[in-house]
Amino acid sequence: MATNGASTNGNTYTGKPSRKFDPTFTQRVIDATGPKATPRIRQVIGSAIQHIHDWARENEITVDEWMAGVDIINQAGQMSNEKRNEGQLVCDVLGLESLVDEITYKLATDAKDQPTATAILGPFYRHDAPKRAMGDTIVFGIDNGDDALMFGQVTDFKTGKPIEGAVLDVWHTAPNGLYEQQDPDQPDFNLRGRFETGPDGKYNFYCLRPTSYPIPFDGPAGKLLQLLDRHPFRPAHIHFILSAPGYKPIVTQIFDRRDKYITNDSVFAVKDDLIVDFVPRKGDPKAQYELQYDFRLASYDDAVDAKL
Ligand code: MBD
Ligand code: FE
Repeated sequence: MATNGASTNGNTYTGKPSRKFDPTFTQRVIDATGPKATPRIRQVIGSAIQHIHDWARENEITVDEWMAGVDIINQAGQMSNEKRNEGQLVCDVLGLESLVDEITYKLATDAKDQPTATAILGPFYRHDAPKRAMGDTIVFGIDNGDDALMFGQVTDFKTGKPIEGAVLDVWHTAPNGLYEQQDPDQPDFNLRGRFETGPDGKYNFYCLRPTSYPIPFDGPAGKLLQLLDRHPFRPAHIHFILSAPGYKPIVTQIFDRRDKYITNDSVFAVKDDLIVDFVPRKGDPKAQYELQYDFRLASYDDAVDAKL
């Protein structure tokens, strides 16, 4: 990251690194690392120490400012439980989950003809969503949303062949902007489900055309957004994890092109390939909209695994 670069928008820190502090201190801290630390730990934590120290010196962080940061971290921890991951949300508003998603994805495949793009998991995934039959709905007890049929095919991105036994794990929010675990009025595992493809690789299920909503802003993530003069909204999206035997799983989301926040996601997750168009559906009493979306997976042979 450039620390002395020219600022075009007034938001970039342009101060010069200060020379007034002990020039040997940071190296002493890094050198305290012992011989049994793994090479990856030595490198990653050593580098983190260097960057954090440089950041503190360059911005002349005071004890009070540092303690305010520690409070944010502690509050995030205290608020977190199996239904809420505030530490992740703080990272999300700072763009960190989207950045590591980009890095992981770039490392995972260098092919030209890419598999489906990934997007961040976010804090609201739940394991073990109910397995449902193809053509079922994931919508229960909601009558104020737009129903949609989503359908498509899961294929091998190299060969184009359909993938049998691919599991599509899907989740999205209710029209009130809440995932079911945030909302006592929704049934358990509402708006979630797992669908497994047959030999043709095809899938279809009923869901809602999703709506934009604010990420939870009653904690440190919200406080940060407020301090930064930012809004908490995410564009309407549906989350997926695609997995299949022999294939590298992908975590992704699709986004509604017509959403007001499509170019202004509070957690920076939108990618062009993932923007979709819901179209009116005719002659189906169960849905006013439909959406076709095909997923392309890379087999383990074609994927270069990220090495950590
Ligand atoms: C969400 O619904 C979400 O998907 C992410 C990534 C962050 C906060 C709320
Ligand atoms: Fe989400």
